Amino acid sequence: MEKHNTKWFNIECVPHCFKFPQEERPGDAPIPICNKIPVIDLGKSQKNETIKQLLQAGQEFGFFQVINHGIPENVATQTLSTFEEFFNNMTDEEKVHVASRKGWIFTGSQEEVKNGVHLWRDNIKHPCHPLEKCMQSWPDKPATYREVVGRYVAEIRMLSLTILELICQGLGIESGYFNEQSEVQLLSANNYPACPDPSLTLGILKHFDPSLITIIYQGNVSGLQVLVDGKWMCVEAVPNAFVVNIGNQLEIISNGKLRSVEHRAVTNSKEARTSIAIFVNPTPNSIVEPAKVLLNDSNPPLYKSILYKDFINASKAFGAHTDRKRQPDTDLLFPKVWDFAEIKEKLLLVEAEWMDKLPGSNISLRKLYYRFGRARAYEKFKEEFVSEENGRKHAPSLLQYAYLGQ
Ligand SMILES: O=C(O)CCC(=O)C(=O)O
Repeated sequence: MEKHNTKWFNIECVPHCFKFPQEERPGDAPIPICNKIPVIDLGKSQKNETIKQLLQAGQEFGFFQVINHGIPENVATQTLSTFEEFFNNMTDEEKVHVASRKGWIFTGSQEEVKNGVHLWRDNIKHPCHPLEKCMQSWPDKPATYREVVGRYVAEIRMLSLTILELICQGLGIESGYFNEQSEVQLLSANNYPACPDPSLTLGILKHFDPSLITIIYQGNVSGLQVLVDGKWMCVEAVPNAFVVNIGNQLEIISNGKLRSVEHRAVTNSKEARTSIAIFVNPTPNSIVEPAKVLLNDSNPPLYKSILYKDFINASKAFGAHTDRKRQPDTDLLFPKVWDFAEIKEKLLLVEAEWMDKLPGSNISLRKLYYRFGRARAYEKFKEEFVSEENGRKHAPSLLQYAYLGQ
């Protein structure tokens, strides 16, 4: 019998349950490409120059792209095609069935993400390291899935170790520091079907990655957006490039020298987009803390030591990672360098001051922050909170601010 190939996205208008509230929609205004996010050539012989570029990009944007990385182009393109086949050939009925299989998770458009609003995407996630341990639980359709995705994952593992080692050298941390911190790898492939009205929908809500680093392949279709100075900017689809972003854990280990930055995925009306993200994560029992070598009297730790699993629990980073509501225990995550009672009191004053500028009362700092944009909110925040210790200025990091602002 012929399969009835229903697809949730084959519709002419965006159903109500996919429309995000006004303040969260991408809207109609064109989002510019951010040509400031560096495209770093890893094949260059001047390693010091490469390291400098990586650190600068991690500091300024939390994002960079790499080319001449040594991964054959067909490894990435074949993997992308395999995921396209995976998503295209499966009916919605099959998606629900495979979702319940042990070992890997499928969250389709069925998933309610926030206040009843759904993401405009299908997604598959599964562990991908060590390969021999986890491959057995991967999908076996298309027939080449395990072989093609396995080769891709092995290449990305090498690339992630190379990048982490360069970052180690740049920060002045001992070689191999990230070995234990990078023992878990999770693959997450997204398929965003063409959408009748992309201004109303989101592929992924804005979020930080709870990883050490994340490596994304987006083929030739852009849709990844990053907050740069409080404005959404598009990450250009550069041929045969991988997008790398700094996750929360690397921000902590680098004691705030590298930044984890919010990003989101939008849809487009012309064509479907597929992206593959590999999250490089510490093991659950690894201690994540500012690297000791980076600390001294004038560089006190800005973050507490924490077990990775406690960070995940406290930040509700998984499970709720598509839902922006993360309300970690700030005392657990951050050190006493900042007196959070005092900061919260000051935040209330900032909030009161801004409230005057907006119609309507009862507006939270979080709403102000969305209204005014991150950059202005942070500027204001810094004015209030920068303190001088041993002649060095400190401000809570954006990560800390984001948590406080929630
Ligand atoms: O589709 C993309 O480029 C976004 C990937 C991403 O942010 C994620 O999977 O968490």
